[in-house]
Amino acid sequence: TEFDLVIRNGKIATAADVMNCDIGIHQGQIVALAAELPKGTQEIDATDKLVLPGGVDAHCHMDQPMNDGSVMADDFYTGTLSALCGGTTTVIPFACQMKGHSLAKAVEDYHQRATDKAVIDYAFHLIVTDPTPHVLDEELPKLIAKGYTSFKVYMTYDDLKLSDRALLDVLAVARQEGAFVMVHAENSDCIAWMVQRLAQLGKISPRYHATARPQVVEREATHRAIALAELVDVPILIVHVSGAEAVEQIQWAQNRGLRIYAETCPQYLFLTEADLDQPGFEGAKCICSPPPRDKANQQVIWDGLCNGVFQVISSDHAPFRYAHPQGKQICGTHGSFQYVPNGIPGIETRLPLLFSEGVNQGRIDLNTFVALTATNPAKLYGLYPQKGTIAIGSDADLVIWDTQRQVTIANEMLHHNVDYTPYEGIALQGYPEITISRGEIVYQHGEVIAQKGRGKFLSCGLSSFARPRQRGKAVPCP
Ligand code: DUC
Ligand code: ZN
Ligand code: ZN
Ligand code: ZN
Repeated sequence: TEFDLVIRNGKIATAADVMNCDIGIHQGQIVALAAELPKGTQEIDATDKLVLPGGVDAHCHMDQPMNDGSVMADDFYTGTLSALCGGTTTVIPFACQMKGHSLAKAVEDYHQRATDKAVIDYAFHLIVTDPTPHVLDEELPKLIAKGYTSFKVYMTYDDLKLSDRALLDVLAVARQEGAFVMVHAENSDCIAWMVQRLAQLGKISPRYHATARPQVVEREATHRAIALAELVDVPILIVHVSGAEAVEQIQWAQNRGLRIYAETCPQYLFLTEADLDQPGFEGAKCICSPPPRDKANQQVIWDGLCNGVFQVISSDHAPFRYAHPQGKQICGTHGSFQYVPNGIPGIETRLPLLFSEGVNQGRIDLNTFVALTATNPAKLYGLYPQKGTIAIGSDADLVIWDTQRQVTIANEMLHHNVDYTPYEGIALQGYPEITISRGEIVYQHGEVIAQKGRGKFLSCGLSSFARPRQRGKAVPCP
């Protein structure tokens, strides 16, 4: 037959349109969008269901070696499995350079970690921690040409952070090569100083993680990152923006016509710093950086999803178990927040949370939901239109949503390898019912049918968002 799979009578939404028609799939790609398509080898009746592009989670961590003795709970199998059960069909985790080591070697290492395990398609962002002349002049240009076209840089954490000078060097390479830079913007010295003062006062319980990283710390670094990017004339994206003060800086830059993009995450819409203040050490379960803020700041983030400040919502899935020798409770030596690995799990709950509280509650429309969670991340990182939309020629990465289904989030229903979810007990309406990856049903009515290792590595094109404002009129370069 003409079609391997036909999805019939669904309501289809993209970032731009809503349409009622059938989807014809052949050899893993969408080949027809029309009413009353002829019969396929396999058929799905999507009457009264919503059909959306599979989610693209453009910021998540899997099997990333840590320097502090903590160990990530999800490898590329459980991490990608959890993703697909929550309606995500593409992930972009990180390949992190260790200081003193080769970036190219790190990339090889992460390929080993992913290749026989991933169940959905994946690309890599690079994390540049040691921009030596060799890395800047040789490794980065070669890696960019091979499809690693985006990298993250850190302004905090001793083992990851770059000086302003080093940031400029990396930004200049991005400008030269057309790559796209993501920035973790927090002021390292401010945090270290606050942590030390708090420790001297005996204030070491998880709630003080938020005290040590107030918004001014994020605001200052955000502003500085913007200034550095302006000097080099290169676009950047500020990751995991947590509240009003960083938003204000980003809006200020956007209003000046600078190409400053921004990402936020569900934790800044659904958690507050009060979640760090729980009996015993339990607050460690919600320790991430920047920390969650308060209700008023959540509202500013919701507003930013509609008014154009944010282009993308990612999970920032960073899976550490709570009660485990290499997890949050035990790494928090002597009960101090400062040793708790930063980051929370959320790769499976990202889309359901945002669909229920965003689309169903009328905070964002369906097209905006698709744009923020699939289309824009695909565009930002050079995967569009293969990923992130429903169009003829695109990969058949699709999610059929049951918009009526009521679900209360419980860790036991999730597929990650973490012993808790920060979102336990939240009641949702609407949930993925069937996930399709390259035309193959990989998840259906709670059952996973994905073969380990079926996920393919995606080499990314250059981001169309990465273009300088005036190519050619550059900062001095050799
Ligand atoms: N930044 C991230 O992007 N992920 C986890 C921890 C962090 O600080
Ligand atoms: Zn065929
Ligand atoms: Zn970060
Ligand atoms: Zn992250």
